[in-house]
Formats: sequence, C-alpha cells, structure tokens
Amino acid sequence: MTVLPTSLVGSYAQPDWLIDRSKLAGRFPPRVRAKELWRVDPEFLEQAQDDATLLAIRAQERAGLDVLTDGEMRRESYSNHFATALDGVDVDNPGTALDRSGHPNPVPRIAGEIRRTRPIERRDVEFLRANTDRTIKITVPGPFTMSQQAQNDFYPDDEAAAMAYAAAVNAEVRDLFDAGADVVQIDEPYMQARPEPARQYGLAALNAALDGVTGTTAVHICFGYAAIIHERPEGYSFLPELAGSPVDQISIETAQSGLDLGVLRDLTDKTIILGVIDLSDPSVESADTVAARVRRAFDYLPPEQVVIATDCGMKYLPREAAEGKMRAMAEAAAILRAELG
Ligand code: MET
Repeated sequence: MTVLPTSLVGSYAQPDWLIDRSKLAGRFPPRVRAKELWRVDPEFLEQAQDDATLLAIRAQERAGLDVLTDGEMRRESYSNHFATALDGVDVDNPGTALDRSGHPNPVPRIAGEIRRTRPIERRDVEFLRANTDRTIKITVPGPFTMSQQAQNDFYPDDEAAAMAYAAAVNAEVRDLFDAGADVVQIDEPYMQARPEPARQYGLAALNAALDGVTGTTAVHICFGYAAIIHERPEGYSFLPELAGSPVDQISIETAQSGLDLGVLRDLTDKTIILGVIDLSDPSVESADTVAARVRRAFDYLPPEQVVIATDCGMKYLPREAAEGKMRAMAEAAAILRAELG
C-alpha cells in the first residue's frame, strides 16, 4: 500500500433517483427502518442499490482514492441497516431515545436477547470485492452507539445491552474479513456525544467487538454529520481512551473543527484516518488546502501512520461536491508524496 492512502469515512452521496434526499436532509438519521425514503419499488430496490454501489465505486476509482468503500448506498442511515437486522429488537413497536442533539427519536426497542442470526453485510463486501481490485473497507455500527440508539426493555442495564451488541458485531466483523474486506471500520460517533458511559462500558464493548479479530480494524469517532450537527466543540471529549484498545486505525475529524492535533500525542501507536475534508461547505477545497491540513499531523505522526480522509461521511453532500472533494484528496496525496520523495 502506498504512503498516505486516501479513503472515505464510509458513505458517498446517494443518487436522487435512489433515495429522497429532500426527506433525508434536515432530519436525524433514522434508527428504525425508513423504507419511505427509497424512490425505487421494493421489487427493484436491490438491483438499484447494486447499480448505485457500482456508481460509488467507479466515482472513487475515477477520483483516485486508494481505499474504497461501498459508499453505504444500501443504507437509510449508517447504523439502522445493521441494527434493525438483529433478533431481539422490535422495530414495529419502537421505543424512544434521545439523539445526540437531545431530540426524542423512535429507536429499536430491545425486547429479548440480541442475536445476529445471519451475516448482515457479507453480500455488500462480496459485491465490493467483485467490482474493484483496490483495497476495500466496510463499515459497521459500533456496539456502544447501537446501545445509545435503542430503548432497553430487556437487559438489566445499558452496559449489558452494549455487551450483547458487541457479540453481534464481533461475529459480523469476522464474517466481513472472511468475505474479503481489507479493513473493517466500527462507527462509534456516540463515544464523543456520551463520553461518561463511553468510559464506563463503551470502550469495553468496543474491545469485545474486536476480540480475536486479526484483520485491520478501524474506529470512527466524530462530532456528527455536518448537515445535522452544525457546531464543532474545541476538541474531543473521548479519544485518548482509545490508546489502550486493540483497534489499528482511528478516524477523527480535523477540517471543520480545526482540531488541535496535540491529541495525537496520545495515539502514536495508531494509524490515524485524518479527516481533512470539511463537509459543512459544498465548495471544494483546493488540493493545497487539503495538503496543508495533512501536514499539520506530521508534527505528531510519521506519514506512514496517516490515511487521508473526509471528516465524516459524504451522505448529505451534493454529488458534484463529493466528486470534487475526493479529487482534492487524491491530488493532495500526490503533492505530499512528491514532497516526501
Ligand atoms: N460510516 C459513516 C458514514 O460515513 C459514519 C457516520 S458517523 C455519524 O456515513
């Protein structure tokens, strides 16, 4: 693998013919199913999602990205696709939980033992593997985040629920590597939103999800989609804690927040998936701007430990903006590689 590989955090802009982006915008990502968002009849939906995935793959290849995702084209949200496929959760009689901005949201209601009875994203990895020769990454929601996006009516406490989710994620992660994934990324945005419980049991749940896994793993921690959560705090409320986790790569956002990268001093054993693309603004950064954002990390980490990435997912971006921003990443990588010789 080349130095300074470029990658998405996961999602790419979904086509308007596939999903009603006007209904997606401005609302919190759905926790239960939101089938009404799809513009294609159920009979043809998988075919349409496959075609949209091919489009996302080719767009990433054309832009020159090194690590490709499926663009999360098949998902209404980054987490509901997996979370609603588990046994033990009732999505027809949902519960309520506060989202990270404090709004009550319909969420899966844990009504029995959480069990993953079948692989959920295995076909997604197989499809990606069959359609590109580049390195591939797939994302899966983390056990802590899922525990915060659920109403627990079954387990004695939320920690027990998080550990049950961890077992489901662990089985899935193993299957995703078996299906050909090069990198599996666990999305844990709620660790930033809820640092106290994240410390109490979230980290243990993440580590349990990684238990015995041998492939390259990543965890993504962010401030929330720029299209939904507008403010960026000074810094992360939960991050150095990950130093002790067996995860290989940590995905953080630094562009929109202008994050003080001193936090990387605590994470020198990790590869950092460095968010250097601001998703709050559809205008495309120049390659020089992106390169300058990456250079900031070299005060703390050797280039060998940096992956060039977006702050969070590109789900809510217009497609032209997404394409331009991907090209800016690839061009920035080329500038930096030339500098490094
Ligand atoms: N993998 C997800 C995405 O790219 C991460 C979302 S965290 C709010 O959309």
